[in-house]
Amino acid sequence: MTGPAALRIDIFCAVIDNFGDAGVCWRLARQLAAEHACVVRLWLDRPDVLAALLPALCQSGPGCVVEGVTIGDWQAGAAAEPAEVVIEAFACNPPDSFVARMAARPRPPVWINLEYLSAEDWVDRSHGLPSKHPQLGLLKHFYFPGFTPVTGGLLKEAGLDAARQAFQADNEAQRGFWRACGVPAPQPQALRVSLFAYENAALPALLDAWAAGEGQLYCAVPAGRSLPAIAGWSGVADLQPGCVVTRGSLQLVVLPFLSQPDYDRLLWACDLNFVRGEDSFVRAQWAQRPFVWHIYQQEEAAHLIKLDAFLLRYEAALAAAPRDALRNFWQAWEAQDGATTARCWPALQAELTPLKDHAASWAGSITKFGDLSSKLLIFCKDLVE
Ligand code: TRH
Repeated sequence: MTGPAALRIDIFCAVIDNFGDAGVCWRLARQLAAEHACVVRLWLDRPDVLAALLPALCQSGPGCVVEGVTIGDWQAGAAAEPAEVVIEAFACNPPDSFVARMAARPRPPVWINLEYLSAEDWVDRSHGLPSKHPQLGLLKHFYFPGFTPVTGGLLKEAGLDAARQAFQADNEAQRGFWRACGVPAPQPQALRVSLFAYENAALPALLDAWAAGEGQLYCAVPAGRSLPAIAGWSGVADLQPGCVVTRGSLQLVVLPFLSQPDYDRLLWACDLNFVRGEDSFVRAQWAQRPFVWHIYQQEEAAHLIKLDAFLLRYEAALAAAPRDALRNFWQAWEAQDGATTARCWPALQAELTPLKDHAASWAGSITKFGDLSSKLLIFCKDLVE
């Protein structure tokens, strides 16, 4: 007897900038293949961006299969015969030739537009809505990730919590992690902070505050857009992975840009994580540690509404002191106001213990709404049948 045929899925991803578009699409593709036995093809216009966080792709190049997912470039996708489900990430518009082939099929594929993550209320009302292609009549459904039961959920792998707990309970594994990153491990008494952000004019003032602080602070920075400012601040011009800068109470180490699983380990190993964009923002929540979000800037300051919508949900169950400490610091960091960021730091540091407890209960509460890949498949299967 044979089981039901595996669902075939095409995912199209166009990289706008940075790593989030490729990072989210790869995470979804991998999970659909690994946990749901789907036959997945991921078509990217910039496979080189994915290769930065998926070292196996560097070795094989596009056109290969990594962790059960066929990874191809945009041109190969344009020539492919459409699968039963087609997911375009972030309204990227699959190639016209491909869409024409979708329309020509006796039974057109289920077409999903996987949207950006937002905690705003309108997402609840927009999730799952269809829109008709003006010429071809094909239906495309909007699929919104989110923080409520009526949205599409958040990407979270089945074994993630168990892996995190094992790592956080294992000091030797953590020492091994720092070793593999090519940097000295933090001293046991140091506050461990990871820093992943866009250029932020408040960074030098924050580094000054950390250097002048009473307790030791260990800051791990994966190679990227913060390094020029750190180089300017420290006077160490050629900052490379493996470099260590010590100023007062601050020990700052530069890490290589990590694979996605190692980036999770970094978040798990730290007491506080500075994250940005969309995917690292979600991973910081699964790490169950306090975090600071450098939101991606949008036109007409739309990101400020998005930031506030998340803060309102996140802080709802917090007592006044940690809530104010968190909100004030996030807003100062977002505004890139160095003096205020530095002034808000001691209050945030003082509230890290209640914020850590809160991070755990928050992660538990949003986990209950279901993970994105499982919810997406239920959504698609309803449309296929
Ligand atoms: O890189 P980001 O800023 O990406 C995005 C894009 O800019 C996108 O256009 C925008 O719309 C979106 O932000 C909001 O931030 P993000 O989303 O956190 O993606 C970073 C990815 O890189 C994520 O998958 C984690 C991964 N990563 C690693 O794998 N290794 C690392 O060392 C680091 C620092 C990150």
